[in-house]
Amino acid sequence: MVDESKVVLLGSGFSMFGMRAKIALEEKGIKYEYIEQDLTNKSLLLVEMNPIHQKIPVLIHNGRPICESLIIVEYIDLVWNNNPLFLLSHPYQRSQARFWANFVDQEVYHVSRRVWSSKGNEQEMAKKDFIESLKQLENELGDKPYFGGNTFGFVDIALIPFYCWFYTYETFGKFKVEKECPKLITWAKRCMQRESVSKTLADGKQVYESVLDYNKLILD
Ligand SMILES: N[C@@H](CCC(=O)N[C@@H](CS)C(=O)NCC(=O)O)C(=O)O
Repeated sequence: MVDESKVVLLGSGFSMFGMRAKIALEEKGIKYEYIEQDLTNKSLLLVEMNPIHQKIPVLIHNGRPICESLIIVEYIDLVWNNNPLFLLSHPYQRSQARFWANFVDQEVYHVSRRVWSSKGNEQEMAKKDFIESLKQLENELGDKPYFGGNTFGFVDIALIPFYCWFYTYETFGKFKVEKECPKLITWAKRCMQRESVSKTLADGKQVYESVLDYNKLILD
């Protein structure tokens, strides 16, 4: 049972999807209770709140669950619609923000996993694809401070949690994102100046240690 008067977030470890929801809540200044989930032994609460996917994050508001990180971020923006909004009101700008956030999920996420979970040729290919996807994002960012322009918004929230995983990708893949995409790193450092981001993102080395442990568990 959850207290219906509370906003509750179910999250886990170093999940970039969970971090998106946290950043959105922090940006809007919403008080919430965070409940850490053990994904190797799923709680009844998680299974009840997300019966279809049984994945985190789940936001519980007025006792009802909202699942999928980008949907959660959009929900938070709609319910706590104090300015600045994450999604700009112009239909074209909205469509572009959704396109690039979807690109992060469809391209960046999948290929980034392959950088640390594969070896040899497959890893080389993953590295190439990963850098290519970051370059496409960097190109979209251009000289703007944030993806949507002057204000921190939807695409920034979708992408910035990956920044604390960069050390992992770089260490496994033996490359430096900064060398390939310097403007993207400048953008990430700008985002890190926001309290919502700096207090949410995990330490890169801790993320790396957890991936090493996970890989050992899978490969041993
Ligand atoms: N598309 C989902 C992805 C969520 C996701 O993959 N969550 C992972 C943690 S990073 C999870 O809960 N995994 C548990 C499982 O697959 O059983 C979102 O954006 O929220």
